[in-house]
Amino acid sequence: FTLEERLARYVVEGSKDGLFEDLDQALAKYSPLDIINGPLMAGMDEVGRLFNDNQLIVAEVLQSAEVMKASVAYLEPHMDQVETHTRGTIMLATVKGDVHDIGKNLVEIILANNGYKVINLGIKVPPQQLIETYWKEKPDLIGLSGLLVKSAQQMVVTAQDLKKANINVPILVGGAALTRKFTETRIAPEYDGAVVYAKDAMNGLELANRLMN
Ligand code: B1M
Repeated sequence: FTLEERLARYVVEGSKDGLFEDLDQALAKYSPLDIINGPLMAGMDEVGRLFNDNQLIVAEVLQSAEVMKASVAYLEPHMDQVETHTRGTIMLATVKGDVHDIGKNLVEIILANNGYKVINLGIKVPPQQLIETYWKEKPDLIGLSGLLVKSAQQMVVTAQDLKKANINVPILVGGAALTRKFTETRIAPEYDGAVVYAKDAMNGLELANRLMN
């Protein structure tokens, strides 16, 4: 197997045997984000496919998630850090009913490394908790993540609840079940501020920077 194939296989097999040595090798060739978005994501996509085909059970997918998280933690110190004045504060959450947090945590790392103060509320966050934290911390942006189809609908409800609470700072949304079209046609009309869709964590940073200017 090539290095790239081995990296994807650690994720698919949920095994860390040799992982860190191979990550070191990969770091000599690629940037940390290219390793995550390339071979590690390819492994995760394969896990999603096998899970969908009932060839993997939840416990196995959890082990794959562990490998992904351990890899991201290992790569994080190698990521570019921008020394800058604080660009702004963002409150991040995976929406109510959804436990997927690897993507959200990647967004946290990238924003934090690029001058943002991040308030990460974790997973399964109900609108009321977002509202309470908003009024306590007054973040400049709200970031919502969701991977389930029902999470896209939950984002619509969340936007409605935030609007009712008189909140109108920009909302950044992302996650596998969402699209730009759904964001623009279904979520944005329910909210008074901007609602923008990020296709990945880097795009989330670009959009956050644009929204802060
Ligand atoms: Co789940 N799961 N899962 N799962 N899981 C999916 C999402 C699924 C597509 C798999 C499948 O069937 N093919 C499917 C959803 C189907 C649907 O709704 N249409 C699914 C299902 C069904 C479920 C359960 C219901 C299974 C069950 O219990 N029967 C259950 C749900 C529980 C719940 O939430 N209530 C469940 C549970 C789990 C685990 C706990 C086992 C585990 C999560 C562990 C964890 O996160 N701590 C898990 C995993 C790992 C996956 C897959 C395989 C991988 C997700 C992942 O971490 N990807 C996933 C299949 C897939 O996506 N291919 C699947 C890597 C991560 C870096 O990518 O999060 O997409 P992602 O983030 C990307 C972008 O989306 C974007 O940036 C990142 C890249 O840079 N992004 C943002 C994300 N959030 C953003 C926010 C932003 C900006 C960008 O700004 C705020």
